[in-house]
Amino acid sequence: MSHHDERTFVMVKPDGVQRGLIGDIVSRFEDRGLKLVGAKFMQIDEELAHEHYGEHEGKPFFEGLVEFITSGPVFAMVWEGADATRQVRKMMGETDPADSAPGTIRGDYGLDLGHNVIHGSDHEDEGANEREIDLFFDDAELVDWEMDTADWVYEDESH
Ligand code: IDP
Ligand code: MG
Repeated sequence: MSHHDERTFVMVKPDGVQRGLIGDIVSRFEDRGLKLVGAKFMQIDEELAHEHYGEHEGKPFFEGLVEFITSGPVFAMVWEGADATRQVRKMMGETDPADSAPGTIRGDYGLDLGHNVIHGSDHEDEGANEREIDLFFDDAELVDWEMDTADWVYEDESH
C-alpha cells in the first residue's frame, strides 16, 4: 500500500437511512474510485454518541444532536483512497445543507442543518479519521483487498 491507503470514516445518518439514500451515497463513493474497506448497519447508543460527538459537548445543539443520531439506524463505513478524508468532505458539502453546492451530498439531499444526511471525518481535525474508525470498527471488521479498478483510477502503480 502507499499514499492511496488513507482511510476515512463516513456514516449515513438516521435521516439518510429513513429516506432511502444509503445506496446513492455508497454509489457516489464507488463512482469516485474510493475503495470500501468496512461497513455496518447499526444503531448508535447514548455512550457511543457522546464519544463520537464529544467535541460538541456543552454546545446548545448537543443534546438534540445525540437524540437525533441515536433515534434510528445509521450506515457506518470506512472508505480508502488518495486524500480520502478531504475528498469525502468535499463530496459532502458544507455542514449546513443550505450553504452546500448542488452536486454535493448535503446540497442535493438536505435543507436543514440538524438533518444533514451524512457524517464524514473532518480533515482539518488531525487524526479524526483514525480515531473515528477505531471508535466504530474493530480491526477484524476492516477488509484488506485489492480493488482491480485501482489500475485505472490511479496513474501510478503504487497502490
Ligand atoms: P460536520 O458534520 O460538518 O463535521 P460539525 O460542526 O462537526 O459539522 O457538527 C456536527 C453535527 O452537528 C453537524 O453535522 C450537524 O448535524 C450538527 N450541528 C452543527 N452545528 C449545529 C447547529 O448550530 N445547530 C444544530 N445542529 C448543528
Ligand atoms: Mg465534524
